[in-house]
Amino acid sequence: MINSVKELEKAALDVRINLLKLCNVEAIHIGGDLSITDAMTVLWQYKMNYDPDNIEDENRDRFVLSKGHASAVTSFNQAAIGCFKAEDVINEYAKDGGRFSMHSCNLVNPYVEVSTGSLGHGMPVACGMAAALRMKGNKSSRVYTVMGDGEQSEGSIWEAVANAVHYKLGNLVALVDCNGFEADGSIDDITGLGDIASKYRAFGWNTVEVNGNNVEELKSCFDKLPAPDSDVPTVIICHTIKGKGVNFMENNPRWHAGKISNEQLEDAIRCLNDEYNRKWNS
Ligand SMILES: Cc1ncc(C[n+]2csc(CCOP(=O)(O)OP(=O)(O)O)c2C)c(N)n1
Repeated sequence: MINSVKELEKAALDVRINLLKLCNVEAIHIGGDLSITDAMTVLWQYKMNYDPDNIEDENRDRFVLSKGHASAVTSFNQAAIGCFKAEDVINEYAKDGGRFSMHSCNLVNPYVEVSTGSLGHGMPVACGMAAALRMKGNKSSRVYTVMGDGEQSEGSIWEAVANAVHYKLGNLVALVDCNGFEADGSIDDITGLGDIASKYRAFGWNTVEVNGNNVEELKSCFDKLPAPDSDVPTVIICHTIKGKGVNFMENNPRWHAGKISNEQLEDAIRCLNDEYNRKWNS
């Protein structure tokens, strides 16, 4: 587990660099990987109770990637905690017989609790897992799920949102990556969901809003989560920037998914290192 904000920011930088290296080899959903990198890094490398050497532990926290196309950012965080090597992700991604692909699959990768990719499914499954933990008398584990803001237009999400309150699932923690864009353009133009936080509040969720690209804010938000045996589910609305950290990708729907050239890779890594060094090494 990493405790210091500086080290967590370095860990997020490493995840971003790995994402870009992979993006130089295969087309990945780079924009939505980069927007949620900080939250995923704090979750996996600071907050979650998950031991790669004991993945069947009944008391582990569970993770369901509802926006399943962000498999790469999940895999690089899992690599950072020792599930496998980051090079394995880069070498095996999208290869026949490989463990890693555009959507996480638990048939080939045991560190994936649930296969996802069809938007709107992960959240209801996470809700069911949280209910099952309650029925088994588990009072210490949480179920975390990460969704997109475009994904909020799936009706199945809102059935789960209502059920989580009805069944008093305080062990369920949902993150929404509010980067303002989906695949082809801005959320406002395509689905127009308005203020997502107020909708969760109206359903009765404990609703927290953070700058989802600020590691310090994220860390303190995770520190303040209600106990897993409490009664009200929590949603963390993460306000983020799609393509965060790479100047030519930020807020540009062209980079929802794609592959980068060697020159773009160099440019992007320089951009990320400069930002980190300006903050911590100047
Ligand atoms: C049910 C379903 N419909 C369509 C898609 C294709 N698709 C993949 S990513 C995406 C956009 C998702 O937008 P958002 O949830 O905002 O994700 P982010 O911008 O964070 O990547 C779409 C439509 C899908 N995976 N599943």
